[in-house]
Amino acid sequence: SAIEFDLDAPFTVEYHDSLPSTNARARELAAEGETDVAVIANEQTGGRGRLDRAWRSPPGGIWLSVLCRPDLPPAHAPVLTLAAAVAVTKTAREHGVEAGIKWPNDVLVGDEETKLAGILTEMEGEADRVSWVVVGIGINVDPTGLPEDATGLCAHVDDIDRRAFVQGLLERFDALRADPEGALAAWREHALTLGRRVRVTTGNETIVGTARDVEFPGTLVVETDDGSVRVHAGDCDHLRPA
Ligand code: BT5
Repeated sequence: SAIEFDLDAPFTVEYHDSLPSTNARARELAAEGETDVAVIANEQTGGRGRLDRAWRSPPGGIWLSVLCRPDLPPAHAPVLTLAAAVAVTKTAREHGVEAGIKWPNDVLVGDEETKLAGILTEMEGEADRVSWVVVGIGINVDPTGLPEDATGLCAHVDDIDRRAFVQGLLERFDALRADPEGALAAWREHALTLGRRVRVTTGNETIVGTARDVEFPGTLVVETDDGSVRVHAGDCDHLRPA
């Protein structure tokens, strides 16, 4: 079931049948001084989500990490996560899957808002400039055996050409990473979260309110009873209208 990734992509592609984690491999390449590499695996045996959560990565999925060295301060790197979410969403739509984005980085499908894809961005750098960024993108293809609130491309369309999907995804990500303001505007356009009642959990507090906007580089503005709160990172739940 391995696929050839003979891509005409703006990144050097390194393909593996199986890896513990494409993010871990991309970090190794970063330590070796590489850049603009896309690491792709057919299967991950130790895939990771945010906060070291496990990410189920069975064979046949799209498990991908992009290593790059953008001219950005670390504080602005979240815009690359938004860019990746936009790239996944646009590519999914082009392939007939009506996806949308939940802040900050989940790509969801349908009224049940099941999770099609997640993104994990890691980086290293100085105060004024990142040394490297690894943007890890996991896209479910076959939904069999995934958590109940997950979905896969094959649940929505009959045939998925993973090579074409990855090609489109990398081209879009390449264009968006060079245009942070455009990425932010496109994120707003594809967002499911804006205008919704949300519960956002950050390290030490929970905020409930209405999501009003996303500001550069990816800050969520939540209108609460007491005024506006700006959230830089956290877990977000969409609440059903009361
Ligand atoms: C994410 O974390 O959504 C980021 C996932 C990033 C995965 C990619 S795959 C390529 C690269 N290499 C890696 O090792 N990682 C990246 P988070 O928002 O924390 O969501 C994690 C939670 O989603 C878990 O705690 C589970 O509840 C759930 N989950 C696990 N596997 C899933 C899957 N395949 N599909 C949907 N949900 C899943």
